[in-house]
Amino acid sequence: MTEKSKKDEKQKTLNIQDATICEATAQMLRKAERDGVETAFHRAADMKACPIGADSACCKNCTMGPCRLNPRDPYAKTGVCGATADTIQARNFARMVASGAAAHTDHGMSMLDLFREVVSGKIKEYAIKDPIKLADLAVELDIEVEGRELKDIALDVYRELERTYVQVDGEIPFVKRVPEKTLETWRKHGVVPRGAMREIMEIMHRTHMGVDQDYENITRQCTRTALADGWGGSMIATEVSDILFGTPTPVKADVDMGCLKKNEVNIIIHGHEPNLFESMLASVDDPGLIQAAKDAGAEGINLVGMCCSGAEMLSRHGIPHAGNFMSTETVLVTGAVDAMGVDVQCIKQGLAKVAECYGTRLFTTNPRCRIEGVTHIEFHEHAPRECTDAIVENAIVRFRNRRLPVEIPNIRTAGIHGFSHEYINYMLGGTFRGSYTPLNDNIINGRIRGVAGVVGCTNPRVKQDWVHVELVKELIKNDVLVVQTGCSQISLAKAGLYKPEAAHLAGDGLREVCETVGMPPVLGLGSCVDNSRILTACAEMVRVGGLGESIADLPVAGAAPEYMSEKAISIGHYFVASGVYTVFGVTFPIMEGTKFYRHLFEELEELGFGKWGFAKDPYEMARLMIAHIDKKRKALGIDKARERVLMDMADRQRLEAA
Ligand code: BF8
Repeated sequence: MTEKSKKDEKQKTLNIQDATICEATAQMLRKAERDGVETAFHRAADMKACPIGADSACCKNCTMGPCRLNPRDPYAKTGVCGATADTIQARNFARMVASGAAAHTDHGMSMLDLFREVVSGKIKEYAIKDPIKLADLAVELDIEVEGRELKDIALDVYRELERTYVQVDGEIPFVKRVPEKTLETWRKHGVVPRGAMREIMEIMHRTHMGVDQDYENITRQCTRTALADGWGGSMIATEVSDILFGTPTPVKADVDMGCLKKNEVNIIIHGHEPNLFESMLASVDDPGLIQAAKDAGAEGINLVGMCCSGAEMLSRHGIPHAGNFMSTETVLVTGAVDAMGVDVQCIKQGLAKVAECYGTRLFTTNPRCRIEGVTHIEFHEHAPRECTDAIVENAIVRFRNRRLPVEIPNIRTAGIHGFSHEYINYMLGGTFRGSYTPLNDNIINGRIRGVAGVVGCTNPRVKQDWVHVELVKELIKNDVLVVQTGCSQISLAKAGLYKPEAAHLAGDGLREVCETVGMPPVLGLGSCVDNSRILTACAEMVRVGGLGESIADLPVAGAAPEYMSEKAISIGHYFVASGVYTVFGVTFPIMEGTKFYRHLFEELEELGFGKWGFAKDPYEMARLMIAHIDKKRKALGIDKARERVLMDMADRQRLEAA
């Protein structure tokens, strides 16, 4: 036996049944194995996660190390410089927050740049689609609107929002949206963000060798940076994208790989920035390009989304969605994808190899994200169609030259998506009295026990979609209304929970509310930056009244059960900092039992923030979240109301049965 075959033999085989509950992905994994193609699922099976790194027990911030601690005995040693386990973990954690926050805020800044160029008339290919939202936002930011031109209002909005990034001192503009008592807590602890650039710069400085060596002080800067993401960069990305491209309202759309069409030119856009996708939408509607596709023998051009920009377009325009993060390689295994255009974030380098195997034309489009060996067609907002038309033309050529057999899993599920904060307001309160009052009332009377945000990635270290689906089912069964974003939204959509009929899976109280309003028990809010919609909704619940004075008082909880990215850590920390109990799955990148662990999991709550939680098992995760919601109900004195309403319902059911 040669050395190579010995090594091959040692390679762990992937157990597809344990890898995913997504049937389409499983079918494509089987095909990939028949075709001899490797995916991230296979690499994860073959590569054990580094246990030292997983526990954040190492420090490579200088070349006296890298230093390695023993996660089972974290205080037995320090790093060469004397850094303790708590300093090392807090610094590593802070750098994850900085990187995640940088991704969201850089995305938000791109959207704001585009907004400036559009309103100043330098870019004509995009326009303001939601002037009402723009005017509402201006009023919220104390900008005069009466008797003024929309362009002047918009430029003032731009100048005000720009502070979110570049301001060196003071508070970011969206603190105006934060409930007074929550803001008081932030001010008391000195964590109100100044500008995102300053906060991220300061984290990188503080975590440099020999600077901040007090885990509580490092956590404070983590908090300030994460808040600059949630109430800053991410919130701007959401608000400005709505203004430019339209605020989502409920729309029926299909998800899963069955959205691909054998006889059409299939194009996938995967990434995070909606400007690329919006331009592609125009390209695939171009009569000349449609004719070119027909001349190549296709019945038309089929545009499909993936990951977050896909979730955003699903919510905003009802564009079909082929799958979440762990399906981005396997979708290429269908052989049906003629071109895939990617921009930034969550783009696996492994896509290049899989695309090559199946002849899919893969294109990077953003100067921030190039992949070795992949063709780059730069996307310019001043001439966006140059890039997207070129991708379509390449897709048509690939369609004409399709050689390999195409196998598209015959699986697609319809659902209702597009529940923006504004629409929830309207849906519950009606056109003339749009309000969260009915939501608060239903929480107070106990029909709805609380609200949970279930968000985030999929990760090959756990069975794809399974933790998301089981957790959400458990929550709604217990009358917890679930709001979602990102890849988690797609997991549940594939499982059929975005149909209003899924209300039958909810507990009696939640089911009654869903049936009255005609909504599914799970509401999809869009992409990961749209987690800011959840923050806005929480602030509105506090403002409407009856559920306490700060976000920390609300009977709400959050979870990212299959997360994998640093962005997720930043999101988790801004929810914690805002007052929300936030439970993560898969693994938590610090050592249990350390002072830093206790700080994140207990002490932050004692200081008036939320706190972190961790559980791998979805039922345990649900139990923790529900227990927290019940704790908050009790503190608000509304725990008895729920018992009464459930007794009423039981009586009613008994009467109906008699
Ligand atoms: O921002 S949920 S895998 S696609 S990181 Fe990535 Fe995670 Fe998906 Fe979007 Ni969010």
